[in-house]
Amino acid sequence: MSYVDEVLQTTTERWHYQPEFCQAVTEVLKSIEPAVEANPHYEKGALLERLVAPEKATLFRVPWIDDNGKVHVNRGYRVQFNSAIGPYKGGLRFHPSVNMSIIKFLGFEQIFKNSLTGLPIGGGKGGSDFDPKGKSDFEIMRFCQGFMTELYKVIGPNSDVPAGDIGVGGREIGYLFGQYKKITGRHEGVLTGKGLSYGGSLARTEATGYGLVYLASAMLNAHNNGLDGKTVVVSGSGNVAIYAIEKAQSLGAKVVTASDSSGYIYDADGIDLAILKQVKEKERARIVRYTELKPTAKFFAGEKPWGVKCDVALPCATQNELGLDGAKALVNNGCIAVAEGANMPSTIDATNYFIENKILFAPGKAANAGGVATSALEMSQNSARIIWTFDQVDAKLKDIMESIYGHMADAAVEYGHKDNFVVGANIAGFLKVADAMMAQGIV
Ligand code: NDP
Ligand code: 2IT
Repeated sequence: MSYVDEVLQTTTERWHYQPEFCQAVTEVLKSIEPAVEANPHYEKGALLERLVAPEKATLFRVPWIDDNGKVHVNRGYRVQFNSAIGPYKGGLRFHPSVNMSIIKFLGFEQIFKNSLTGLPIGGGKGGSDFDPKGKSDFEIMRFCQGFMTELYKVIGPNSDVPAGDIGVGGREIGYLFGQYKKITGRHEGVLTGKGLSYGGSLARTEATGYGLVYLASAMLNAHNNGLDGKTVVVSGSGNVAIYAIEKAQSLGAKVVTASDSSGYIYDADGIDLAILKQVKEKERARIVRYTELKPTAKFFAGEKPWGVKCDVALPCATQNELGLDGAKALVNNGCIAVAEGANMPSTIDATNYFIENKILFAPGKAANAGGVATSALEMSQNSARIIWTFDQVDAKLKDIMESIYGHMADAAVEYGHKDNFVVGANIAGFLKVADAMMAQGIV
């Protein structure tokens, strides 16, 4: 049995009750095999055994009181996965589905994503099974304060810098930052995605969605194609989806769908972004509300948008939202490119199907790296106590996404899998971390 298969077997047996974590480890380890074989010293250093084990995982209790005086208890998590190339960096997710498997899969993916950005950031992830839906602002604030009252013990601007993810946006980062500052007395860059008036970076809000579209464009351009005039299907209607739609439209694409966990909307005229922002950023309403404000659009309850004919698909909601049936529908309808805005939105079957059918497929760890890359730019601005303009940050973001495309495309060619960007992204992300770990000894 090969070294990779051995570690994969031991890991998936040990963590069989953490399916998302096992899925992420399987996808990565399988595709880096040629790079591992080419470096036999990794096995002597038990590199892979160390790579799949978080350096530290913290689980804590978060009690909080709702507006009626009732006491609730949620679980809080922070997994500090790998600090070989920089301080742990990665978002916080507040969603009822959060558990150790979800946080470990996200933290593991984050290691390679952060490496691909070319910036000095390690991998981490955290969150809670708290459900922000339907909660008042005061309830959100009290929960964030309770969460930070434990989290502050394990984070710091040079050790671990969290940010947002599903259910954690500007409002939550503000409350978390306020509590960190109250406890520690320090105004420092311990979180990213902060408000612009207290240390946030211009363009961080837009960065993941914009970066996704920059990468998708680079991938299409390299294949003598482009986004102009293309029909695009997007899932999700949160931070990533909204700014992916904005940038895709500005490059001449027509985006016809958006979704949330209740279903999707189809707008044949192209999504009206002002209406979508009104519904999602201001009213925090369900997606069906879009059709009240734009009656010619249609709502499909409980369905996903993959059956809608398109040239390009951008899954921007959550893990495993795009399975084999969705992949087949997209390919049958003539889709030529898929770029993942979400983390691991495609199942392994769907991913393999795209690759077998020569779809240009950009995996999340490359395609959505613009968010964390811009977080790293926020850290730089905080450390230097300077503020770059929107255009300066946006230009750096575009450069980073284009260079990620170049690195993953080159690695794919070098290891004999031209245009297989799963292999390319995983190997390019992995090698830098692996070499840093080997250089730092057995720690
Ligand atoms: P938001 O909370 O802003 O939006 C999440 C969107 O996804 C909502 O439309 C939500 O619908 C939908 N969604 C979430 N869970 C489910 C589910 N179980 N089934 C169906 N729909 C669901 O989060 P973001 O936009 O920030 O994150 C979206 C994805 O992008 C996630 O995978 C995240 O990890 C990834 N990502 C985010 C980055 C960032 O900078 N924010 C950076 C890189 C990746 P509903 O409201 O109904 O739950
Ligand atoms: O999945 C991700 O890369 C994020 N949620 C963003 C992390 C960050 O630190 O900005």
